[in-house]
Order: sequence, then structure tokens, then C-alpha cells
Amino acid sequence: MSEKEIIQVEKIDNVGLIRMNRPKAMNALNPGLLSSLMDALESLDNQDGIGSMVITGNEKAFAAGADIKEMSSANSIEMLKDDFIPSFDRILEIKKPIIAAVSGYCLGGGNELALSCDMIVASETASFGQPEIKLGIIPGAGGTQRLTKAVGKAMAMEMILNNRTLSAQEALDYQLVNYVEPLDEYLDKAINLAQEIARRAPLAVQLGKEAVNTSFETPLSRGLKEERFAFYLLFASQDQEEGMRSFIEKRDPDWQGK
Ligand code: DAK
Repeated sequence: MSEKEIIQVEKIDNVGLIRMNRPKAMNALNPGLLSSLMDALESLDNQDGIGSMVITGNEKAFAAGADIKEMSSANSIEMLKDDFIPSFDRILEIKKPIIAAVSGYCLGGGNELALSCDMIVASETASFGQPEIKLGIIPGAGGTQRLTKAVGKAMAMEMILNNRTLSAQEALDYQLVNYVEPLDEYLDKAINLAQEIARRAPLAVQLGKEAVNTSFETPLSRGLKEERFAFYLLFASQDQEEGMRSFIEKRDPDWQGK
């Protein structure tokens, strides 16, 4: 792996680990970094033997937002034409679970990226914020919606309107993150969590992820219906048979992903 690569991809057993690698710019998300990240996610999503992914940055920064230097001279029409929101949205099509392992600054578009992952493991030094208001703009990659759903209206308003940042512990209290770990352990924790999930029944993991995400998109009655269809569908899988048989036979299941 070259130091110069904008992202670095590594496989650890059944987990794909993607490191964003623009340390001098605090991992500011430019179109090149974003599209490489999404290419890597899509490639890992299509690989047998990989069950989940971890996205991380470095100790100082997960990502300090979109690249302000590249964005500063853009006008509305250029922004609209170069629209890199679709690049962000590619993450929504990924079927396998994605865990963000966050240390240091997780700001603006960086926080929106973390919010687009399925779970977040933070180091004790992580801080979460939407500082766009300081630049005279608002979040543009889902922050006003996903952050509000994650931390509630009152805190989302304060973060988006007044640059309130959350410490790692506050992020845990506000249910933005799953775990807070010491700096030298957060990445291992994220990888371990990803490995555990990757060892579970693949079809059930895929449909479980989809069903949880559906809850953000649809009214309850529709979400419940979709959940039920997914639940019944899993009874057509060999893994359902294997899972229940292994329970009765008091042994570990041997998942086939079928
Ligand atoms: N963009 C570009 N460069 C950045 C950057 C950023 N977001 N954040 C940091 N850097 C660069 C700094 O300019 C500096 O570069 P040099 O001066 O060395 O060349 C280097 O990284 C180190 O940063 P500092 O010297 O500032 O380091 P400090 O430790 O003093 O401060 C900091 C770290 C993260 C608190 C500070 O750098 C900072 O406040 N950064 C900006 C944070 C921010 O405002 N982020 C929000 C950006 S707006 C969209 C999707 C998403 C978005 C927009 C549209 N569409 C799909 C349309 C998102 C927008 C945003 O995220």
C-alpha cells in the first residue's frame, strides 16, 4: 500500500477496512476521495468472503468535511452541474453493514458520511459537528435529516445553527455512536464488531440492515409490512434451517449465505 493512495484498502479476515488517506487536509472529502471510497465499498460489497466493512480515517481526523478550498470558488450552477451528492448516495446502495471508526474531527460532510454508515465506534478524542454555519452554508449531504433522526431536534438545531460540537461521550449519550473506546482501541473494537457481524447469517444481516433503514423512509405500517416480507423470505433460506437446527442440536451454525 502506498502512502500516497487517497484511500487504503485492507482485508482482515472477513472484513474490508478502508482508510481515508489525505492526512495533510484532515481527510477533507474531495470528489476524488469520495469516488475512490465508494468504488472500494462497492467492490467489497461484491466480494464473497467479505461480510462487512469498516471506514476509518486517522487518529486526528475521520474527515473534517468537504474540501473547503476546492469548494470556495464554486457558484451554484457549477455545484449543481458537478453535483457530488450522488457520490455520497452510492453508500446507500451497499448491502453489507458498514461501521465508521471515528477518531478526532468528524465534521460537516465527514459527519454526514459517518451518519450514512450503519454504526459508529468512536475514540475518546472524537468530536462530531456540523460547522457549515461558520461558512455561511448548511449541511448538503443529509446532515439536516439524518442528524436530526439520530440526536433529536433540539441538539440537531444547536449543532447546525450554532456549531455546537459533541464530544465522544456526548455523542454516546445522544445515541449518535455505539461505543466510545480509548484511542489505541477504537479501531480494533470497530473491526471486532465488524468481524462478529460478518460471521452471522449473511442473508439475515442483509435483510435486517435493509429493514432498519426502511424505518427512516416509510410510515410504520409500510415498514412493518416490509419487515414481515423479509422475515418470511428468510424461511426460504438454507441458513434459517441451519440456524434453527444448530440451536436444537446445541452446536454452532455453519452459514452458507443461501
Ligand atoms: N477542507 C479543506 N482543507 C481543510 C479542511 C477542509 N474541510 N479542514 C482542514 N483542512 C486543512 C487546513 O486548511 C490545513 O491545511 P494547510 O493550511 O496546512 O494547508 C490542514 O487541513 C490542517 O488544518 P488546521 O491547520 O486548520 O488544523 P487545526 O488542528 O488548527 O484545526 C479543524 C482543525 C478541523 C478544526 C479546522 O481545520 C477546521 O475548522 N476545518 C474546517 C472544518 C469545516 O468547516 N468543515 C465543514 C466543511 S463544509 C455536499 C456535500 C457535503 C458538503 C457540502 C456539499 N454536496 C453533496 C453538494 C459538506 C460541506 C462541508 O463539510
